[in-house]
Amino acid sequence: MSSNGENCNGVDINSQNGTNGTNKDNQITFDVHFATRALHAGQDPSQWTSRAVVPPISMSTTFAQYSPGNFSGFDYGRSGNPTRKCLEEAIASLEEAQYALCFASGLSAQLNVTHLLSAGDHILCFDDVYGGTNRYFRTVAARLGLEISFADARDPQNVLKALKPNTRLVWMETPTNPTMKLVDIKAVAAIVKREAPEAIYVVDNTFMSSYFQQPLSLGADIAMHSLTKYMNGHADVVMGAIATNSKDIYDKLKYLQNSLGAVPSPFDCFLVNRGLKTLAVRMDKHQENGLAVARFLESHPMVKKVIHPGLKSHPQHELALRQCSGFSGMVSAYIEGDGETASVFIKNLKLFILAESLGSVESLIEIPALMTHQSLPKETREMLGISDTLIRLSVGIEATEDLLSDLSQALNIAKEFYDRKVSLK
Ligand code: P1T
Repeated sequence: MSSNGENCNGVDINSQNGTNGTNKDNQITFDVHFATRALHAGQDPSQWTSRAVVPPISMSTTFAQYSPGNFSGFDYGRSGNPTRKCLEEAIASLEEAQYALCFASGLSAQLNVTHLLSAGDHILCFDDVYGGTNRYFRTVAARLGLEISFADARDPQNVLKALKPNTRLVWMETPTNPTMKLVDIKAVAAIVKREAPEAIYVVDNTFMSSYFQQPLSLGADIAMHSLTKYMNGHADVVMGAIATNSKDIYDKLKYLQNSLGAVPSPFDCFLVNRGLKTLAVRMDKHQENGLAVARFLESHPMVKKVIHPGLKSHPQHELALRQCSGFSGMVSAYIEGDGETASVFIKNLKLFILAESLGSVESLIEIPALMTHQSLPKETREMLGISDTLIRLSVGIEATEDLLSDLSQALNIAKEFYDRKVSLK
């Protein structure tokens, strides 16, 4: 399996370059690998008079102007901030994009993109996405006069059938949260470009991070992230981002970023900037542990089915190998028995923490039907396979053996519980 550590795609490390009065005296002029860009893109010390190696947290909400209307590139903290700018440059470089913008959360990135539309426009969304993504489109955007529909995008033909003359946004997530279905990013791009050329095609890249999947290179107009997850990686920031190569989309979203005002704090930008520096090494370890956990669960009698795109048993394994350069630490599985048995299993884990969210260095576990996807209508959850026995693991970077031991002891307790329950019937 390849990893992005070997990719060196000739990306300008200084993309989104040179604006806001930066004076870069050591521009990297040769092609560098992903892990190097994660450390250096947007971080050039010469942009600071102090020549700080680590981008300072620039807390000032306002910036002194040379004369009225004549300023350094920054005038007001909502419109632009030096620490945020470093982060946006880093994200643009990692997504191999010309531009990136950060927002106060993943959902506010979605909100800003949705504001590119007008009443009467149609949004087509994958039917299996993060519960909050679905909730925003279905219960909030729909009240603004936007038309929303959902389709099973595993088959690109379903996307084709669901497009309408007024479709202006196609929103995909791959792999999906939580049932790890994949979208053929390239095939859907071809359909959208041909049949709905006015539509903006977004791929939520949260589950893979920029390290393992590059939606723009496969034809998406926007790669979107909940930076809250792998990109930051330390479960201490809520933030979102978009990356794009379209100047038109960037200009409009930059305007909305300022006009809607859902911007992240400078301190949070500093933290995500720091998180990105270790993205490559973290993702390699998430991948190793995720696959080890998936294989272990697949061999256990208390586990009915494991869903991980890196397993041969995943129905879209071939597509995963084609469009991703590796896999994150996300694993979903159906526990044998009933919802109560799944709860007994989870409650007896010592290392996996029962919590929403994903992508942090600590291992987390949850029951989507009761937690992250509880806002979906029951019939939608049933249709998508989000049952009470479906568990979602975000496998962290602990020692692999410790994670397997933890799962093993908790599954044994769950087995005893379930055997007793069945024998009492
Ligand atoms: O939480 P926020 O930063 O606003 O991001 C929303 C979001 C968008 N896209 C995907 C694929 C996501 O998983 C999320 C957030 N997800 C969780 C909180 C969760 O536990 O699944």
